[in-house]
Amino acid sequence: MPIEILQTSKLHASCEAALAERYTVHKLHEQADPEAWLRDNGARIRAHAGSGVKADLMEKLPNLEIIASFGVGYDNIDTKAAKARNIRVTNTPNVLNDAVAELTIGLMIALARRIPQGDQYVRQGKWAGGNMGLFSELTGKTVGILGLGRIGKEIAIRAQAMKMRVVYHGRHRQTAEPHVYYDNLTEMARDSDWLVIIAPGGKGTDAIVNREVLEALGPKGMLVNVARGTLIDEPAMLELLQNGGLGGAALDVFVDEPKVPQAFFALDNVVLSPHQGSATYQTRDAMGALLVANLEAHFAGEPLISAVV
Ligand code: NAP
Ligand code: 8YV
Repeated sequence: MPIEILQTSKLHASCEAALAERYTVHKLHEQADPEAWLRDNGARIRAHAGSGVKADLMEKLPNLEIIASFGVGYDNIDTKAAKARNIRVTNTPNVLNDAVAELTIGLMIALARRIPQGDQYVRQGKWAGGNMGLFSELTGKTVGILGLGRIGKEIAIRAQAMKMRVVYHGRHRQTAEPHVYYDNLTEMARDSDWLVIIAPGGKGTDAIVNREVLEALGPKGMLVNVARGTLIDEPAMLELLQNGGLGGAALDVFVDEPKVPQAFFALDNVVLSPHQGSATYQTRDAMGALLVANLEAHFAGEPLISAVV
């Protein structure tokens, strides 16, 4: 009997090809009437490949055994509901650490030196009217990392190569790490020139970077979010960026992405990025391969490679 699996959105091409080679793949997002399709066929589905599975979809897939998620963050999967139904959940950690860390440093330099704005300055013919101005550099500054995990550690290595001092905040002190630990996020923000957010989304971190933290970072402080939009109080951030209460922000993720509040577009002290942290060919190929390897392990009765549930 072929193993039947479900996709609910388009996946990276090499991942889709590998899935199609091994399984009978159904694409719910291509069905004219997804609800009717689920009613008629849901019971045959043994695996979900992709991201974002809520309890109501699990209910319509009574024989679902595993959710293999494309991405390391799984805040968009109802893991509690999965556990209750004995459904395994896997993600794609580590293979994307370098790509996300590279983009983070890229965003930091872009913001510090206003690289996108400089490009526009030249293209719009403004250079002939005078030089653009002076900005700041990363060298010698302190970067506070919120979430010194797999990706956070790669950011720390690269920040040190930029001659920055690294400090961090998380729920636990990591004794093997040489960097200064803050158990209080506001205090770390007060002592940092840059705050880089790279902790998971979800209930535990909802708006953890609140107005108090943003004000502690202050008028010269620079914020980078490569985690999830939900970690920041977005309206407070916007207001502080507009009135000079916060120095600048480089944002790869947003609360209601791909919708981005229009007010950001008018700000010169902001660099915007469309959730591109892992968006390189080699990393997306590796993420897809890990997703497929988890499914293969599951159906071979072997231990999962990267299980979260
Ligand atoms: P990870 O290895 O699990 O690291 C997460 C870190 O966050 C840990 O150091 C953890 O330390 C800290 N943390 C967790 N909960 C916290 C809380 N409530 N308060 C403070 N710190 C907390 O995760 P990762 O692989 O580095 O990935 C991190 C996140 O990056 C993902 O979950 C995903 O949302 C995001 N991401 C974004 C992109 C993108 O394209 N922009 C790409 C990949 C990943 P403690 O346990 O000590 O608290
Ligand atoms: C996305 C990410 O998952 O891994 C994560 O947590 O945020 C990204 O890698 C990826 O863009 C696929 O949607």
